Amino acid sequence: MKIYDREGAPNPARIRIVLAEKGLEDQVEFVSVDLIAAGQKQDSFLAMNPIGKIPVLELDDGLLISESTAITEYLDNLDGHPTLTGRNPREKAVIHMMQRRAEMLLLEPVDDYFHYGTPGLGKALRPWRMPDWSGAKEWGTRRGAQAVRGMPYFNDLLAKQPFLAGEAFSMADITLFAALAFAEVSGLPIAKELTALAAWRSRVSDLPAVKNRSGQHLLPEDLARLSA
Ligand SMILES: N[C@@H](CCC(=O)N[C@@H](CS)C(=O)NCC(=O)O)C(=O)O
Repeated sequence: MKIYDREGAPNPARIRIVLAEKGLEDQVEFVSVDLIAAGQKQDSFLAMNPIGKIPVLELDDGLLISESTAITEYLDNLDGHPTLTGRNPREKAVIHMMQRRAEMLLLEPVDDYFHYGTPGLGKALRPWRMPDWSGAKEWGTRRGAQAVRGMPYFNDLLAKQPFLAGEAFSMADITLFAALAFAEVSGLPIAKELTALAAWRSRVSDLPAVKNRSGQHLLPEDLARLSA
């Protein structure tokens, strides 16, 4: 298997955590995509994923799977013992619902904040984003505020149960974890009063599959290129 990704980036980090949790890391070849040079928007990449985003999983028979949830489903079910995406209809439904909430209430607004409210990944990407860049910063800033407003929901839930979908660590927790790391590096840390959310994050970051895989968002070399 090959995974097209970029070390440190938040959605790729989701899959690296899944690979570690499922003991699959040594079966994968990572192919690094240069996001700052807009490698993900070039024709050769768009032929693999028309949405122009990483990660993308390529199986040995050539099948290409994009979207972190779809890749997670595949990897989690490979051994016939899914642990991250649910073992029965009820678990599957709750995990999918909660992971989508983590995307919609946090990961997606943070992504918009990062790309529009801050310098994001730099100028090379602009032609693929908004046709008219005026107003982008204001919209991105509003999306950042939405992300901050989304955090208390998860705090309140995690004050009552150990993980997002209930008693067990799942794909929903991985999405929320990546979203919080992305929020923090983008300048949207967890507010002090959200103690249950902070405690959950600290507990999850200590899980063996998660430790050191949270993603610092950009590799030091990428940060240096952006500030050059
Ligand atoms: N819905 C996608 C989101 C993927 C995504 O946003 N990937 C980011 C990296 S963290 C990306 O490729 N960004 C570059 C861009 O927006 O051009 C998924 O679940 O995998």
